[in-house]
Amino acid sequence: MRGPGPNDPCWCGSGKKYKKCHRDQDAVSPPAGNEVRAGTVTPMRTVPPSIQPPSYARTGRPRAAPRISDPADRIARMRRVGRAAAEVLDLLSRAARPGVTTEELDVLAHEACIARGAYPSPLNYHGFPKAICTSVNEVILHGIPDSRPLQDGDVVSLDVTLYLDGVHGDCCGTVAVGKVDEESRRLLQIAEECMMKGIAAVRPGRPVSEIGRAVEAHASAHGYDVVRSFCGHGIGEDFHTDPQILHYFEPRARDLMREGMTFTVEPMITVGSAEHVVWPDGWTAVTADKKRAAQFEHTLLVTAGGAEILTALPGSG
Ligand code: EYF
Ligand code: CO
Repeated sequence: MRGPGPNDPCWCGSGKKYKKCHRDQDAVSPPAGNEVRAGTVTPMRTVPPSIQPPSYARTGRPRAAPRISDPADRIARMRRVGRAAAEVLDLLSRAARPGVTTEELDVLAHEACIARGAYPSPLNYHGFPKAICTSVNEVILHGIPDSRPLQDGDVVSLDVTLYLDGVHGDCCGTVAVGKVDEESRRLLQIAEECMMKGIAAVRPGRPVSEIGRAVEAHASAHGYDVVRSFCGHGIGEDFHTDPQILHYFEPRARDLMREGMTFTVEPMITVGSAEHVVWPDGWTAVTADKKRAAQFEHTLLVTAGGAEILTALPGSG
């Protein structure tokens, strides 16, 4: 693909002219193969007034929500939003084909949320401009949907969160676009297994550090690195709350899991080093070595016997 002209906006989203921003650097090290460059981002879409918005929908700044409901009702609502999020992720996973832009996936997700009576949680969360995060190849997470068409051989993480009946449900999957190389196919397999190993470590009375221990052990046994700078989190009335769920072993993470807790497990796994840099757009986190990353995420409920996966599709496990 031809790069931007000297007076066009830079691909990185800085808002500067290309000639004043990345042109000289690109001349020294041009993008290799299907290395990702930002495309154009369209204006924020609107949500009909009939949809209940979260606290930040207008301002971009989340306010902690009161927790007033009885536990059984809260769990019922978490199950509903989890199921709706899983349906939207499934829809997007099937639509991620060569030639489809991540903007088109965003529109699909935005409409699918509204069709389910839900608000797309990322929209205006801390000012995020879109309904979902789409993270292609070396993008680890928080990629902004834009005009870049997916290419045969890409991998794309689709991070979907819905807000429905006063609670959030969050899930993510990384899918192959067309035919991917063996290294990418294996990355996706091991990353999903890492998430499932973390989920299998969930049990009331155990410290949350057991989740990270299980994820890290599986990744390193297969020669993969785990991203340390981003973690899983409590979720419910608020999109992000305590406890932090690290995906590597940290003995000081002594919070104990308790029955009825809801949180995410969402490891990001890399082929090379897990060190990251953030693009000048302030959102998009990419691997520093430009090698690929994959992420899988579920929202969980801690039960007496372990974990219930709230964002699983019925019949999927
Ligand atoms: C303040 C954001 C804020 N955070 C998390 C906020 O789905 C998510 N996790 O599983 C998720 C999605 C979004 C998100 C969308 C926006 N944010 C991102 C990056 C930087 C930042 O600084
Ligand atoms: Co998510």
